[in-house]
Amino acid sequence: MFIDQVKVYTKGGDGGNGMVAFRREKYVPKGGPAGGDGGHGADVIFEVEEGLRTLMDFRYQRHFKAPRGEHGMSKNQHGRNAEDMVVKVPPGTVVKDDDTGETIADLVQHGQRAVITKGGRGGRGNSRFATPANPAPELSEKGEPGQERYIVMELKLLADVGLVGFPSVGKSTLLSVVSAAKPKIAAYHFTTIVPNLGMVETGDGRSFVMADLPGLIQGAHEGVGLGHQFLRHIERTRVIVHVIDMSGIEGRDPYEDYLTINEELKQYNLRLTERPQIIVANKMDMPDAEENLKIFKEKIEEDYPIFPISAVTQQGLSELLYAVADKVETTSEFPIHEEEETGFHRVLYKHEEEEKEFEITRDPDGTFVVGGAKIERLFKMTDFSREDSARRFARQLRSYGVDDALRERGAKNGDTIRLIKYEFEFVD
Ligand SMILES: Nc1nc2c(ncn2[C@@H]2O[C@H](COP(=O)(O)OP(=O)(O)OP(=O)(O)O)[C@@H](O)[C@H]2O)c(=O)[nH]1
Ligand SMILES: [Mg+2]
Repeated sequence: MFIDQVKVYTKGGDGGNGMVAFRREKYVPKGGPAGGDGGHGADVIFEVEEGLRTLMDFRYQRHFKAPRGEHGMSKNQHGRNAEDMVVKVPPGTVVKDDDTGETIADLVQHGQRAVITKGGRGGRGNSRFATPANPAPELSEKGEPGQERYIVMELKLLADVGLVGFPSVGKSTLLSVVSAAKPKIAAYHFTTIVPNLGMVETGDGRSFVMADLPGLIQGAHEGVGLGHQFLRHIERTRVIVHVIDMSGIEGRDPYEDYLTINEELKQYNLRLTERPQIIVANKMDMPDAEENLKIFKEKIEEDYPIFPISAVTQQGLSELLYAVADKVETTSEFPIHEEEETGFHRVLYKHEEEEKEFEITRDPDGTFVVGGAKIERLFKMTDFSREDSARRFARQLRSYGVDDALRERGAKNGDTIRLIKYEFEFVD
């Protein structure tokens, strides 16, 4: 399988900080709280752009950091939400979390979107914390940090060109001599059981992706043989290269073969027959091939170009490749609607990790280490320069059961507790 792969860092924007402010009114020495909330941080969103073909751009830009939300302001003004960061990716991009290997998104259709990393919510301003007991709190939250992660993007190359034909006509042999692909080649039918892809480069520096498909036989569209399940792979190909065994060595008539395969393509009904076809008359090194080709040309009604070649002796290949490259260039893509036409559709995975409340471990020096995504986030959202905020943090730890859990693990008055880089004293 031909795969382009790249590892990228993405981070959602942090939420804006909430504000501590108070109303200043005439004749009121100290007004009520008036600190606004921070705005949302931006999400990093991937969107499919039909025109893109490779992940090349991501080799140069490997960091995607979405902007943060605006901070809250006085007079209860909400900070502005940041605008999401939309990154264009080619169709066929699969996005996985680098740590867990989990699939985050499978992006197929033009315009399809997936949130890759979420922005943080804005911190609340002090207006939101007013209570009858504390009508003027000096307390606000900092913005929630945006989610961050390393992802692996994989692009399953979609074939520009599909090789179709009966079994053993030499499709795999042809692919093997025009690309670096190493498909299995043998004299028995159905040697190829899964499609092989190869990058073909022409003498003048152009390139396209060619797929070698399992052989088709009569009834393939109804599931006879192996070919039909792989016809799906040529849904997106722009050019069909129809390979015909012109030697007739297996006792079939080349023209009958040609009609049979075209009928199968038509029956499969993915508008496959609307694609331009190029005919390859293969095995021209064999004795009867010239004569058969002459008869074939007399019978054929369509004016598809015909290229006599021998994949084995590598005759006639460069003319063929130039013609294929020309056709790929001048043929636009065939947009398809997978759900409607084939009943096939891909699943979009959403990644929502179960969050543990917290975790307590112990360092060799006896320090208690408190960790866990939820607690760490809470910590980052606390403005420790304000006493009200610090007190709220302590209350929240207690409500999560952190104090009890520490006590259970033997923590005593004066013991050191560490959270991220910061150390506290345990006060019982
Ligand atoms: N004489 C001659 N034999 C060829 C030529 N191309 C392929 N062959 C032979 O034909 C046989 C089948 O070749 P493959 O390339 O495996 O054929 P295929 O079309 O991929 O067959 P399936 O995968 O079974 O559908 C092998 O024995 C090849 O060596 C050619 O140009 N001349
Ligand atoms: Mg093959």
